[in-house]
Amino acid sequence: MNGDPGHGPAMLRVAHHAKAAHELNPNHVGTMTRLSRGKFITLEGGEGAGKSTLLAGLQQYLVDQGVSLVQTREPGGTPLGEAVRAIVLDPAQRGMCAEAELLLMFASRAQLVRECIEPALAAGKWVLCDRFTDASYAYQGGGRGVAVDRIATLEQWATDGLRPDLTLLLDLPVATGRARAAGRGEADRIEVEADAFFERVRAAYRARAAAEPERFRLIDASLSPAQVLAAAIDATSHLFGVNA
Ligand code: T5A
Repeated sequence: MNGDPGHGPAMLRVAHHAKAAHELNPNHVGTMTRLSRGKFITLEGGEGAGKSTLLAGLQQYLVDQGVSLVQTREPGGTPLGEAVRAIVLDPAQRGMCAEAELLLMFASRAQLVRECIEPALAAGKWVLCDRFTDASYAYQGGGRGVAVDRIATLEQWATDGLRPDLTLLLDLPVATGRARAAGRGEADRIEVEADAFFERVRAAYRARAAAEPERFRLIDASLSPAQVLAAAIDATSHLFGVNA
């Protein structure tokens, strides 16, 4: 979604449903409202998998369900994170080592968790995030070969081990995703990597989904946008009725 105006320079608050919080919250008692923690949904996938396309449809669906929603992205989502994003995607930074890349991703993430995600969840809002820690395991772990235990250590420190309630993994053959992404103009620093890099990224994502089937929903991203959205909506159904 490079250049996508829908992802402005800072966290984007996309929706606040017209209903008052107490209308949506079964824990409301008189003038006292005990806020339920919101749900945290992440979208993952390789280049051109269709995350931005799905985000728009899923956001609309959740708003229609009365969910108060915050949409954000990684790297980015805060002023600091957007500055980091500009650096990590800058083709001029071709000498960036894997360790620096990983630390920059986690710098952006640490800020996003504290400035945006945790406050929103604590306020009962749902958070829809375009990529999160799984991307570091896939790209820096699978793609670059950084040891998984190093990433796990950073995850614990930078995010306090925050994990999504649901992760939608848009799975697509590398060639198909690259062909889609190619239509967008100049490639960023990561998009210019070889096919073998993106094959490792895909394999790492799929391995994580297989290891945590209760959190992940693997979606065939070669389906039409409407079919992908339908699968994503189906995957969110278990999140309602608990804290919605
Ligand atoms: N990164 C990120 C790391 O290395 N480590 C990390 O920890 C993190 C958080 C971020 C980059 O940073 C890396 C990963 C990335 O390289 P990004 O913008 O989040 O960059 O990721 P991109 O993969 O570059 O996002 P894209 O914009 O390429 O892909 P999307 O959003 O998945 O795809 P989208 O929706 O823009 O669609 C691409 C094209 O395909 C079409 C669309 O119309 C569009 O033209 N399309 C479809 N066509 C047919 N059928 C469908 N179902 C379609 N869905 C979309």
